[in-house]
Formats: sequence, structure tokens, C-alpha cells
Amino acid sequence: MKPVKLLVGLALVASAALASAQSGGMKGMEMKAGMKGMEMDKGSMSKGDKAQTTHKAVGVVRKVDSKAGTVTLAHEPVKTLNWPAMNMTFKVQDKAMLDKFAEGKKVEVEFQERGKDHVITGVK
Ligand SMILES: [Cu+2]
Repeated sequence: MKPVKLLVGLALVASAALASAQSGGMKGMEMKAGMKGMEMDKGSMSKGDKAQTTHKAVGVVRKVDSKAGTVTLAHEPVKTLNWPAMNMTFKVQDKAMLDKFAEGKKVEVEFQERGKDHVITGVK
């Protein structure tokens, strides 16, 4: 935990320095843009390291949130990610996929890690 906080802190200081080095007029906006960029960098960094990996999980649908475009699954262990069995919420890549999910139904999904989200890209 600590090293991460330290890194974030350093990055914040760096982006603050950058922001004040640039035109002073839009300081607040520069800061926000910097922080947003940082989050995106984090996501793209983990993507960039290796080609986007698609994982498979088998599980039972616990909840479907059509508004949010999310599905909660009680999934079995996922070896490719070293995950134990658990309940977790996935996003669907396309809300049209939600038709294939219904509470209590057993499904096999393909998903990818995108930043902090897990996005279902396919379902059987
Ligand atoms: Cu999980």
C-alpha cells in the first residue's frame, strides 16, 4: 500500500509542478487534466505490457443491472488470473449482451481486464 501511495504522491507533485510551469491562467483545469491523464496512463500501461488477454470464467448470474450495463456473477476459480471463486460485478462490452444473462442462469463468459474494470466481451 505505502509504495503505491508514495508513487501517486510523487506523480501528483510532478503534475502540479508541470501545471504551474505552464500558463497560470487555467491552473485548476490543468491539474484535473493531469490527474485524468494519470488514471488513463495506469490503464493503458497494464494494457501495453502485453496484448489484451481474454480470460474465461464460468459462473451463475446473481444480478443483472441493465441501466449500468453490469452483471454480477458467482464465478468459479479463474486460473489465468489466479482468482478463487467469488462474487463479482463485470461490465458488458455491449448492453445488447445483457439479453443473454438472467438471474440464476449458468454462463460461460470471456472477459478482459481494462483498467480497474472487467469487461465481458463474449458469453455462451
Ligand atoms: Cu472474481
